[in-house]
This record gives sequence, C-alpha cells and structure tokens, in this order.
Amino acid sequence: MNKVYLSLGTNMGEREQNLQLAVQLLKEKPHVTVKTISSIYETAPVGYVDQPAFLNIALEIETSHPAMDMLKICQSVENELGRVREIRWGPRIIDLDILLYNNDNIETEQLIVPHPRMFERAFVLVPLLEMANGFQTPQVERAKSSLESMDLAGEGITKWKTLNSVEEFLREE
Ligand code: PH2
Ligand code: MG
Ligand code: MG
Repeated sequence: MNKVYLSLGTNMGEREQNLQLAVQLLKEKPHVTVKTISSIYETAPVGYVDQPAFLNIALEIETSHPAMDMLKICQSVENELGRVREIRWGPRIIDLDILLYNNDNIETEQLIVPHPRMFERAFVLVPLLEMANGFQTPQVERAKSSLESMDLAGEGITKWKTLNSVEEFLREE
C-alpha cells in the first residue's frame, strides 16, 4: 500500500463545504482510503496576495494507485467541484496537490513529487506535519527542518478548526 499526503486549499465560495465535498469525493474513489485529516487552517494568500484568505488542510491517504493515477483522481475531484483553469496562484474553489508519495522522487512533465514549492510554504507544512510527524522518511525530516527554520509569526496562519476524524468532519453541516 502507498502512503500519500495531499494538500487542499480553497478561497472561493463556501470554503469549508468545498473541503468537505472534496474529501467526500476522494473517499468515494475506488482504492483510495482517507486515513487522517489535519485541522483546518486559515491562511493568508501566498504568491498572488490580492485575493481572499484560504482554508488549507492536509490529508493522509492510502492507495494502491500509482502516483500518476492519483494525480488524475485529484484533477477529477477538482473538476467535479467545478474548478475551471484560472490565473496561476489566483483564487480557486478547490486545489488538490500531491505533496508526498511514499518517499518517492518523481519528475515528469505532469507531476513533480515532492511538491516543488512545499518546503517553503508554511500553509502546506503546518497541516502536513500535524499528521506526518510519525512517518519517518527523509522527505518528512526535510519538511520538519524547513518548518523549524521559518518565522511563523509573520506567515498569517491561524488554526480555524480542530478536526478529530474524517468521519466527524463529513458529518458536520
Ligand atoms: N495556493 C496557491 C497560491 N497561494 N496561498 C495560501 N495561503 N493557500 C493556498 O492553498 C495557496 C496560496 C496555489 O495553489
Ligand atoms: Mg497548489
Ligand atoms: Mg494544484
């Protein structure tokens, strides 16, 4: 079984509901098990700053799908939620990014893993490390030292809601 970490982000419409729908849709895909969900963080926009704040979470997934198939599944969830291709780093209804796939290094035209910008993004690392602390791989260790070297005070990240389980999150209205 493969262990995969995803980052989800949204800053348009009903943000919490967008996250719920995305997790629900992922859960319904064959051979995809959503094992753990991080807390929800509200985060200041990075890259293109003139846009609303995001909600970000990370997910731990177990799957028999190869990484490329997981990418297609993530893209299909984005499409099912009605995402249209928009300006780079601009507002989005939902974004699902593969952060880690086991401890693999993947570099293809369509997919780069670890996610090429994850180590400098606190909005990715904070939720990820809430869950991945026990998954001791060189990439997780790198994530930990990256986060430790950041000054989180200026990053605009606040815990928005603590989540205890995927099931509980999906039951919430
Ligand atoms: N995603 C981006 C660009 N900037 N900023 C925050 N805070 N959260 C995101 O998920 C995010 C972003 C492009 O995917
Ligand atoms: Mg992204
Ligand atoms: Mg993306």
